[in-house]
Amino acid sequence: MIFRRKLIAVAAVAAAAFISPLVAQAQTVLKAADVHPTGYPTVAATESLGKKFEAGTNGKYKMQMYPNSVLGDEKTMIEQTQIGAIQILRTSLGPVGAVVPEVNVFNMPFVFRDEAHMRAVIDGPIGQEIMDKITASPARLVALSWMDGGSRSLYTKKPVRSIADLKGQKVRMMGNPLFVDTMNALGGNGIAMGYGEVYSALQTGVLDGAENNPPSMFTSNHFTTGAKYYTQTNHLIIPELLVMSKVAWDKLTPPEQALMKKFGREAQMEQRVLWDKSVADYSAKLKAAGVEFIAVDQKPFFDATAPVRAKYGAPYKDLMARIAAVK
Ligand code: GTR
Repeated sequence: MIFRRKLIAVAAVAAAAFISPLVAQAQTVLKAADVHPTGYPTVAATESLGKKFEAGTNGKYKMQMYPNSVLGDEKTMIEQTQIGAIQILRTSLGPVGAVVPEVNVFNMPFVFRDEAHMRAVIDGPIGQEIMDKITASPARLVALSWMDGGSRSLYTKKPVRSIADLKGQKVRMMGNPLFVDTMNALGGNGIAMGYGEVYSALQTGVLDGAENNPPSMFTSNHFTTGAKYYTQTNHLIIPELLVMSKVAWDKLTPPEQALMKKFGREAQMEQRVLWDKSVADYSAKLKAAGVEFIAVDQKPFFDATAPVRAKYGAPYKDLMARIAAVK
């Protein structure tokens, strides 16, 4: 009996020794990337998707997260994802507009009434349509789901209490001509720049300000450069996007692709809960650090950007009308 047990134990060790290197070899690592640090809602929700996908494929895949822009700025990471060097990317839709122009309808200033409107649109058929356009485009990106980036507002070293105060201020915008046009239409001087360069540009005076949501303004430390006036223009409500490289996608079996989509959608909903909490938390932290939140009348900002919506929205008039009709 003892002998048999021993034999089984020896056999199990031998089997493990034989199998484990094979298992280790067979496990494919999916590189996932984000500009934000560990703990940020987008990073946490993407990691959660990775864990579920690993479990759902019995360990065939494992996700390795590269947060904090370690793989470059979003423009670079988009390119890396297109060629298959990054497999999963969470990015703002902003720079995606430079490679898939059809998504720019979501990138336009004041295209959404508020965040609830944006969520209703991305959760519904229009959100799916825009994802389908990304996937069908020649960009070699497969759209998995949306995430929340809240509303972007201005932060500057000199307070902006009305649109006139913005005149001539050099404000960093994301890399997409639409955003530079938006800032210029507001009277500022829009400067396109990668997220990771903004901190030193603010410090050295290359920039007078930038624009983002409170969690990004805090975690990027931009508020420590003297840009401590946060003017609540809410001029851009841009959804975030989770994409997979088409190169990696094509290697998944159809059931694995279905799992990836399912967990992507779940990540969308998980991130939203984390997001709401983080906007409240980081707004409080910014205020505690001496940032002044300035409430402004948004109407002059809306009116001034009408030419931008007219220019970039011209090919998408019907779509814009459908977005406006979403309750
Ligand atoms: C953040 C967004 C990032 C990145 C960044 C930026 O709000 O989550 O994806 O786009 O803004 O301004 O570059």
